[in-house]
Amino acid sequence: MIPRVYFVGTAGSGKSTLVNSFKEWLENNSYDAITVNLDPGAEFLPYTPDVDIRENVSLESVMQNYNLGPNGAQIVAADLIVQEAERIKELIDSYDSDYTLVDTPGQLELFAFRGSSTQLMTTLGEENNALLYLFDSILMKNPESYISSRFLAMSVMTRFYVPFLSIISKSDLLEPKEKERIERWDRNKNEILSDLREKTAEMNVQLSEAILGGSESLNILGESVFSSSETEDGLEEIYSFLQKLFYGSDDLEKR
Ligand SMILES: Nc1nc2c(ncn2[C@@H]2O[C@H](COP(=O)(O)OP(=O)(O)OP(=O)(O)O)[C@@H](O)[C@H]2O)c(=O)[nH]1
Ligand SMILES: [Mg+2]
Repeated sequence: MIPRVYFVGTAGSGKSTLVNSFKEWLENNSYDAITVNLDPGAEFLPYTPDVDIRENVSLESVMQNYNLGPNGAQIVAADLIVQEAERIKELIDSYDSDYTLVDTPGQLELFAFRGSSTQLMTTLGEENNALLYLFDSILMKNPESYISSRFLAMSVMTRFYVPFLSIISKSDLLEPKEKERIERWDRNKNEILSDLREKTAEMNVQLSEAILGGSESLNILGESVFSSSETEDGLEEIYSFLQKLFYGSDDLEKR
């Protein structure tokens, strides 16, 4: 079964751009990949998807047919996509490539917290899946939003039992000092708790400690890869993670 790599993250975290730049990176290194768009509301995509959910379910038509606004329509669309799952699977399976890169909708909570996406993933195939979770670097710069972002990622993880890589996207937008600070926070939760203590009430610090403690003791989120679709930083590390996971080696030789 060809590996399927799901790109998941908050709205605007850079999922679609990374799908495009990672596909290009793979192709420049003699691998091939197909792209799948699962966002029925995508207006612009930086790549031309090989499989595109908008051909079956478009947000525009759901809004019109069900008389809904964009958020309600996203929920209905997510359920309609499940009905198309078998067809999408057939289309994906008709390609022979090294990787299938799957772009997911911007409304993370729709993909992460509704049963429709786990159902969809099950139909597309339960084996050979990986999830790349994009943390928007802008949200990782200050201690409060760093904690909320980690918490959100952990709650997403409770829904998907698949190998997971934490990615801090758009790393070109971080100053070297900001990047070092995030690395320091990632390494040791006491570092972030002491930075947080300077800014917020003790009760919030204690809650954050409990959240981070769970993440640390279970090593849920692992180490983060900093990536940039602008500079291609981190793309080789993403590739190494996937290659080891699916093909048992991280060298650049074709399987
Ligand atoms: N500087 C910089 N900008 C980026 C990078 N990746 C994405 N962007 C920009 O961030 C914005 C959002 O990128 P998208 O790829 O559309 O993000 P997304 O997660 O697919 O967004 P939704 O699907 O709407 O949730 C766009 O303006 C991109 O050009 C990056 O690595 N560096
Ligand atoms: Mg997108």
